[in-house]
Amino acid sequence: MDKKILDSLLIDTGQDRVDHTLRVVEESKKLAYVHSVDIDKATQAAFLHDCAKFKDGKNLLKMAVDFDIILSDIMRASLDLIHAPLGAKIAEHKYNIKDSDILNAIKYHTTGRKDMTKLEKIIYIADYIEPYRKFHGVKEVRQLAYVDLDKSLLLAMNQTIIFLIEKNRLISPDTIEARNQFINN
Ligand code: DGI
Ligand code: FE
Ligand code: FE
Repeated sequence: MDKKILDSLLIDTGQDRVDHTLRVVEESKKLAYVHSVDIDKATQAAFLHDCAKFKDGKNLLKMAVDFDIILSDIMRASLDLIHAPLGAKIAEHKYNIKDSDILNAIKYHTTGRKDMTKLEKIIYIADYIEPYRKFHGVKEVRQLAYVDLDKSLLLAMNQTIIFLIEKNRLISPDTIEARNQFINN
């Protein structure tokens, strides 16, 4: 990924987010290698996964509407979720990414979804386990991620759902559908 993109990410998202992003890139590359996924696609998706996590208070709702993103009620109520689909649009239009695998990995990196591709799983889990993450139970997810990707996603989603319930927040149906599928398989 060239320096121009990194500079632009730094301006939009700030140093801490860029540091996180670079850790997700490293984790994604390792996971892609181990799970036989295109390392270049994983690198590009990881670089841009949080490109819409703006450091200054941009109006994410307005940007989403301007990009014709169809917002569910859950997204309107949980602004945290918007940076993922919005990031996919920005990756496409600002960073000129045309590969739908990469765009979907960015779009679903926060919630997951039913029928996730391996690339989507890798970006989701790399974001969850990058070395600075200190969530309860992250160690187990980290170990599983290199052995059994689906099991690691199930555990990460279980923990995310528990976290959201404890905070009394809405749960995205995409996460529920993804989790149900991992339980059934
Ligand atoms: O952007 P990052 O911080 O690197 O990580 P992320 O894209 O996974 O976003 C994490 C945030 O998203 C965290 O505050 C929890 C929230 N989140 C994840 N799934 C859901 C959710 N929030 C709601 N309301 N519903 C969800 O299903
Ligand atoms: Fe994110
Ligand atoms: Fe992230």
